[in-house]
Amino acid sequence: MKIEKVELFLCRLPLVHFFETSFGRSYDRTFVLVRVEGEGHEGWGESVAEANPYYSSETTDTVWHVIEGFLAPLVIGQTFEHPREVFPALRRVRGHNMAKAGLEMAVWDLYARSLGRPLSAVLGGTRPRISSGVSIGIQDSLDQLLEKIDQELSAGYQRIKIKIKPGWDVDAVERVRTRFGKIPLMVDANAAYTLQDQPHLARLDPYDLMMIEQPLDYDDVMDHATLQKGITTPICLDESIHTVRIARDAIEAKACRIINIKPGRVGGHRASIELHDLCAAHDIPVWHGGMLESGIGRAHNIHLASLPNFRLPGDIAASKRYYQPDLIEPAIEVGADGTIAVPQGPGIGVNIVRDRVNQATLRHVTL
Ligand code: NPG
Repeated sequence: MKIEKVELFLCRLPLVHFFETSFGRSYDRTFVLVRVEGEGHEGWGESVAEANPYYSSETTDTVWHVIEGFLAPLVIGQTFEHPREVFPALRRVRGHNMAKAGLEMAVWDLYARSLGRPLSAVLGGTRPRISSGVSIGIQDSLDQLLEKIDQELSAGYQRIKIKIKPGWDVDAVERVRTRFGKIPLMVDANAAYTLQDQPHLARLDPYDLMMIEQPLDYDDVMDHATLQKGITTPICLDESIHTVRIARDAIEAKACRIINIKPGRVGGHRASIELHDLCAAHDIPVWHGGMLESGIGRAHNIHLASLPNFRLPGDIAASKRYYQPDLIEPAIEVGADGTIAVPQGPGIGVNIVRDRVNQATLRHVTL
C-alpha cells in the first residue's frame, strides 16, 4: 500500500457541556484530523493533543509542526505491506506520540478500507459490542454532580468515573456512595496529588472504588509503587504510560494494578496492541480511555476496545454527550445495556461528513 498524500485539518468544535478536570475547564475542543490517500482509498485519523500542554506536552501546534515537517515525509511515497510497519518507520522522531498516532491510525483505516474489512478485524478485535462508561468532570456543586450521575445511570452507562482534585474528593465520593449505593465507581485525579497526600488518599479505601486513576505526577512510576503499597484502592496509570517499556517497568515495580490505554498517548494502534498484550500476559486488566474525541477518533477507539483484554468499561460514550452534530454519520450511540456496537463497515466504518469537517476547520494543508 503506497501512501500518496497526507492532509491535515485543524478543527474546533464546541462541547455540548463544559468539561472540568484538575487542569481547568474547557468549553470547546481543538484537535488535528489526518487524512491519508493511497491506491484509490482514503483513511482518517485524529490526534488527541489539545490546544494547551496541560494533559500532555504535545499541543495541536506541535502535532502540526511534527507531522508536516518530519512524519509525513517519512511516509509519503513509501509502500507499507501492513500498517504495523508505520510506527517503526517513524522511530527517528523521538516522542511526539500524539502526532505519530494521528498519522499511524489514519493508515490503519486506509488499510482496512482497502481490504473492505472493519478495522476491529484487522486489529484482532473479538467483541461485537464494547462496554461503555462515562467520565464526569468537576461540577459547580456536589448536588449538580449527583444529578449528572443520575442522568448517566439512567442512560445505561456501565460505570461512573468522577474527576477528583484536592478539595473535591472524599466528600464527593461519600455523597455518591450514599446516594447511589454500590454502583461501579472510580475516580481520576489527573496527577493532582503528591506522595505526601497518601494518608488523605487512604481515606478513599473504605468506598470500594474500582480504581484511582493517575493520582501522582505524569512522569512518575516509583512514587505510585510506594503509594500502591500504602492504599488498598487499585491504582490505574494513564498519563505515566507513554510507552510499552514504561508499562513494563510500572508492572514490574507494582506501581499499578490496572492500565488505561489511549492510542494517542502511546503512538497509535500498533503500540496499543503491544501494550494490551503485555498487560494480558501479566493479568493486568485494561480499559480504553477517552480524550473528548470527535466521532473519527471515537470510532477508532471503539474498534481497538474490541480486543479481548479490554475487560473493564472504558471512557467511550455516545457522540451526543460531546458534539451535536458529530463529524460522522451515524453518530455513536449507546444501547440501554450500556454497550456500543462496533461498526461493521470497511475501516472505521462510519461516514465522515465533509461539510461538517470543513465548517469546523480553522486551517488545512495538503502534503
Ligand atoms: O469521555 O472522552 C471522554 C473524556 C474522558 O476523562 C476523560 N478524559 O484525563 O483521561 C482524561 C480526560 C481527558 C480529556 C484528558 C481530554 C485530556 C483531554
